[in-house]
Amino acid sequence: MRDLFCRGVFILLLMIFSLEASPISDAKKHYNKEIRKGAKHLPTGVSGGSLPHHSPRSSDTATTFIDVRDYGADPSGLTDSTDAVLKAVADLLSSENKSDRKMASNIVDMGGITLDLAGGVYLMSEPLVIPTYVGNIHFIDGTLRASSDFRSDWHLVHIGNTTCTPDGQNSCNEFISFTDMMFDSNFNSAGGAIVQHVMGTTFTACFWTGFTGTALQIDGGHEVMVEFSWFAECYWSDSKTCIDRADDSIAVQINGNDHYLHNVIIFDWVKKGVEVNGEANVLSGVHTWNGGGIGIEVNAGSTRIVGCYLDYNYLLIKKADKLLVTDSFFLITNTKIMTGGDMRETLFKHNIYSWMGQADGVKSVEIVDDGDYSGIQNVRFEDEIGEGVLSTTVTDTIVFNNTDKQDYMEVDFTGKMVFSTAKHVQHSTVYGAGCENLWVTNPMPLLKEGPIVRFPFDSGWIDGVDCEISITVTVTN
Ligand SMILES: *[C@@H]1O[C@H](CO)[C@@H](O)[C@H](O)[C@H]1NC(C)=O
Ligand SMILES: *[C@@H]1O[C@H](CO)[C@@H](O)[C@H](O)[C@H]1NC(C)=O
Ligand SMILES: CC(=O)N[C@H]1CO[C@H](CO)[C@@H](O)[C@@H]1O
Repeated sequence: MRDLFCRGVFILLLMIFSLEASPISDAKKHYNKEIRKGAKHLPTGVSGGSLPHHSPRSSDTATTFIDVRDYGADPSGLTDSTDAVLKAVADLLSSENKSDRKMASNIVDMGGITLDLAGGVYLMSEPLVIPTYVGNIHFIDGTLRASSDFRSDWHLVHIGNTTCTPDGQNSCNEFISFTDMMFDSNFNSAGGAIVQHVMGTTFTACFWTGFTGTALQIDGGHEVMVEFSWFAECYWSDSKTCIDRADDSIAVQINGNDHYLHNVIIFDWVKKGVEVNGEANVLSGVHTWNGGGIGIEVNAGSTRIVGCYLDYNYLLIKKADKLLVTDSFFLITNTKIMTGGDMRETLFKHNIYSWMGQADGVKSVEIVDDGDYSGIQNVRFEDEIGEGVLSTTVTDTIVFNNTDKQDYMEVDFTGKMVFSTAKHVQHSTVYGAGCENLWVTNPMPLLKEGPIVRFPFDSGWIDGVDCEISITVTVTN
């Protein structure tokens, strides 16, 4: 967490520095205008140095800007701009603008061509569709807002197609970026964007609001990255109208593998923050304060939740095969684990549950019993801080004075472990004077009765032997 935080601050400082102190930024507007006017004629190598989107890269893939206002789009957001925006996108993707270069899987390299929304708000009644087999395209600087004519089950932007599976990577678009944009579903569209079978889409510094379904839906593909972005169904100042909205809103739904959410804020009244249904996705620096309910739901394995902040919204784990949850902070909320799913090779480490005196009997890690525990194997909770039991490895020492003449010793871990299982047992035994004829044999974890470990004496109880045995046991589920 400290690492991430420091890096975050460092990047932020760099950004502030380059915005405030770099002479390039003063020239930015002017420079852009030059590019828009005569981009194709700028010689190779002329570039704004540090301007990421606005520099031509090479003569055969000239970077050009299309300004939607040149197509008659209304940047005031008062009149419908659908036709103008779609015409601009059609030009952007026209064969004339295509380069001869190909990206992976025969995807046409559009050379970094950019649709510039020029700081305007554009009312849309149909989605902006990016068809399959194009890549290296960018969208910058403006708001797309759904009009009341927008179909309620559609997204403002539709990228790619799930039917497209050219090869093993199942991706038909590559490197489509959205930067400094607002996706305002305006309570008319389901969400802001649906990304299907795309390798490498980035949403950087984007704001998503007014969605009634899933703001961002990622289906298949790989490495969609969402960073420095905000998702709010409503603004916090709209609590009266929004808090009880009857919808199933989700900020980000990941139905694919290997995607990334990095420094993402999800807030007011989104019913579910992030739903992870694919394998090997990474959530880092995700802060959910969506007003109660589910912050993050994990339904697939190999998810990594690192340095996240669940703020009054719980973490729901339905399947935890190779799950990693580390360095995260839970404020007045907990982790709920369903026992029915497979839970193997999973690690919770260095998480803090801060209850501020409001735990009221709620445990920081709550086991929701929806099936037997047979799938729980090698799940570790280590160095966790919070209310209730937060460990899966417990050590206990008992001193046994066999005055009851039993033929076994027993160590009971009930209430001391996150799970009532003790699959791995280690022990050491110290025999006192008079124990010469008494030895404990291999431990028997009594799982059905709870986390109890029994150590039988090898010869059973021997009458007349009265000695003291100290046994130290470490159990791990
Ligand atoms: C996806 O492909 C199918 C079949 O080719 C087509 O019917 C559909 O319109 C496509 N969807 C989008 C959003 O382009
Ligand atoms: C164990 O029990 C015996 C018999 O009651 C007693 O004499 C002995 O002092 C006990 N030892 C300890 C350590 O309590
Ligand atoms: C920026 C750019 O070069 N746009 C061109 C894309 O292609 C259309 C024709 O289909 C031209 O009109 C645009 O000028």
